[in-house]
Amino acid sequence: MSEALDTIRDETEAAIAAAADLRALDAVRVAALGKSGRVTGLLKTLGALAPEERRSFGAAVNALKGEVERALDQRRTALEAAALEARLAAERMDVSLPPRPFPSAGAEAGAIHPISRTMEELIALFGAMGFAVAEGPDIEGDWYNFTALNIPAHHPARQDHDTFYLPAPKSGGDSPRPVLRTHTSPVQIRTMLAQEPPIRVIVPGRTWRADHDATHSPMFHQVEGLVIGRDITLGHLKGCLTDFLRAFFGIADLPVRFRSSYFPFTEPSMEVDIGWNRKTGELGAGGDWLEILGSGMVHPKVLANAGVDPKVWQGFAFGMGIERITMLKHGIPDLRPFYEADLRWLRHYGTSPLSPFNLHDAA
Ligand code: 2NL
Repeated sequence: MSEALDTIRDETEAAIAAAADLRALDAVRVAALGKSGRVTGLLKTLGALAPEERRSFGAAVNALKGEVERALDQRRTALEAAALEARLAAERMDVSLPPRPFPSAGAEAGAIHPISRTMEELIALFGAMGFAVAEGPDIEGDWYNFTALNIPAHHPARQDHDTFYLPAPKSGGDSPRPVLRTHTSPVQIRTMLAQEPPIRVIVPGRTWRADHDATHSPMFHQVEGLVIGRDITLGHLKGCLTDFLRAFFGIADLPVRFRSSYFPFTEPSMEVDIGWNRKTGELGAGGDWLEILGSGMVHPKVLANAGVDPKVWQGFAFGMGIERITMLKHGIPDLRPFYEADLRWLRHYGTSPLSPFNLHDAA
């Protein structure tokens, strides 16, 4: 009898160990402990035994039953853990993968407008040089838009700007009428008034001039930059703008020329030109020069107007048109479609929202 017990124990434990999955293990359980299982069969024989024998053999069969149950439990736990591991491995996903574009979206797929794209690029490129982004209101006071910038009342520059004037507030007395900002410079004035130098900001934004023809829109976009420090020089201006222009247009040896000019808010002032070929329109060392932006050392009067002591601080500023640099970079021939919401144009010149600008690809 004890030989039969040992055989059943050995064979059942071997079968438990060999069970490859939970279904196979359950078959082993049924074969041992089920209604017609081998261990159950032994228990059924107890009634026919003499009392003495029944006690000792009964204890041995019950001990075997307990052993088999524990072995089944252990194996079940191990198989369940293995099944979970296998599922985790099979269903693993890489959350760092970029999203798939929706091929089915087709004509419905959106695109980033080239103006937004250029602003993104400006913020990334100047951001890498330590510039923060500043913003301000479209409706400005006369002082912020003109006077603080050393553009005196009745100066012809105010007419040059073809300013949109708004109605004076009813209680405004004889104070100047508000204007739609003609450049983003008032934001730099506000930045200097609001924070202590050193300052390093760019100001991309919407600007307004009463001017409308094939190459001018009454609403357009500018980016200006301002750097103020104790020892900021023309050398910093030249290095910063040269690096920017070469990175933005993606031409490592793009020729850059600084040409003396005049703005009321900078002294000295410089126009910045880049190399191109006027016959092919291609940017680079083509033998011709193309004016691309204005720049200069911030005029001491402008610093003083904005609460910055010109005996302690100095710096440079620059400004350029966002439409213009976008058209040059992408060979867009006409300004007008920028504002026409023509989906065919946007699909052609827009970029995918799933491919944001990154400095690594640009380098
Ligand atoms: C251009 C020229 C320029 C600035 C903008 C500036 C701003 C402050 C002080 C001094 Cl607060 N300057 N801005 C300086 C030089 C040129 O823009 O042709 N823009 C399209």
